Amino acid sequence: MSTAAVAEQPITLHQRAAPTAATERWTVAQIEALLNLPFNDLLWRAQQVHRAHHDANQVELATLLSVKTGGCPEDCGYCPQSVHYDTGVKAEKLMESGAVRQAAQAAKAAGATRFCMGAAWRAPKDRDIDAVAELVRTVKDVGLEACVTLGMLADGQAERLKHAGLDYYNHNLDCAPDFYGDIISTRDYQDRLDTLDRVRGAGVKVCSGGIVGMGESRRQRAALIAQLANLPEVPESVPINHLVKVEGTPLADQPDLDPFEFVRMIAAARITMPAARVRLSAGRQQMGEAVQALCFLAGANSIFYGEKLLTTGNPDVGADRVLFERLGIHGRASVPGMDERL
Ligand code: SAM
Ligand code: DTB
Ligand code: SF4
Repeated sequence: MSTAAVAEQPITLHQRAAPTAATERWTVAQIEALLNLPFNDLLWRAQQVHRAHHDANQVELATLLSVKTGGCPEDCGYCPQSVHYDTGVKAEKLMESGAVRQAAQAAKAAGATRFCMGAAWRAPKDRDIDAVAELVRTVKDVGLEACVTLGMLADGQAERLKHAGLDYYNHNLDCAPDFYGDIISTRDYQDRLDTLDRVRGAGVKVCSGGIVGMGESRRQRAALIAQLANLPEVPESVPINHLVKVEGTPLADQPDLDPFEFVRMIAAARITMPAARVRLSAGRQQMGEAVQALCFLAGANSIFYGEKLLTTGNPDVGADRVLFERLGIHGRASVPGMDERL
């Protein structure tokens, strides 16, 4: 399809396709054609989709907490928590529920509605699942949506997390299948898809996205979006991370990405996954406010909120409040049905 044809496509063309495994809602070529549009045409398309499905001035605030930091046996080339790289991140034990409760209460008081806990595991053991289930119950008790990201799940583990009240499981595809081998060697793309299947099968909502700026081509960015948008069911949450270059990792010296490429990726995620929360995720601290504003214009409607991501920095809460004020953006007031329970 020509770029002009893509620009004129009705915005609902691909959005009503039945969510079956056999459905290819978007081809890589179609998404690449979106990414190739003149910037203003792409943002116009994205804004139309965004406004048809969401309050254009509302952004979800999700707070992250690393509940088990460092010492991970995987070799993900971007990650400061891998044992393969000397990044200065020390391995720690899983946090206790009392400390998690305090962090969740502080996040709630600051206005967050979702609390996401990350663990630097390749794959949790069953006893780890029991301990994390306790943390999930704690977060739910505080009155926040609970999300965890623990690595690959085995059969039955997602069901146990669901039973504890888990709302979302985050597991990123990270990049295109044909770029994956350049970044990670210790597990396969298919392993990731299998974990997403298990999460979905247990009735837990899926949070899955990737990282931009690792040296991939535009076509490979389109291929990542195609993987996400063509999953049997579209993820409810799509984090788009900008690579945070961490000293000691193989990607520490990766050349800077043109920031407009990042904005284009947000727009493509918005157009292809209209109902999803598209999260402007890692990399905000390095990004500048004008680029963040363009991301919101392109359809991002969620951020990580709080001074820290997992091991690296994030804009402080005060700075985000000022930015929201300047842009007339408001956070989600609360999670429906959650405060009433307290
Ligand atoms: N160990 C689990 C896993 O890999 O599934 C969960 C934690 S892992 C840190 C979660 C995600 O954080 C990764 O999949 C990746 O997308 C993102 N991430 C990690 N390091 C990053 C970096 N330096 N820049 C941007 N995103 C990063
Ligand atoms: C996601 O997509 N990004 C978050 C969360 N899910 C777990 C993690 C970003 C990590 C950035 C590097 C760090 O702070 O260690
Ligand atoms: Fe481990 Fe996750 Fe980091 Fe990969 S991204 S090294 S699996 S903590």
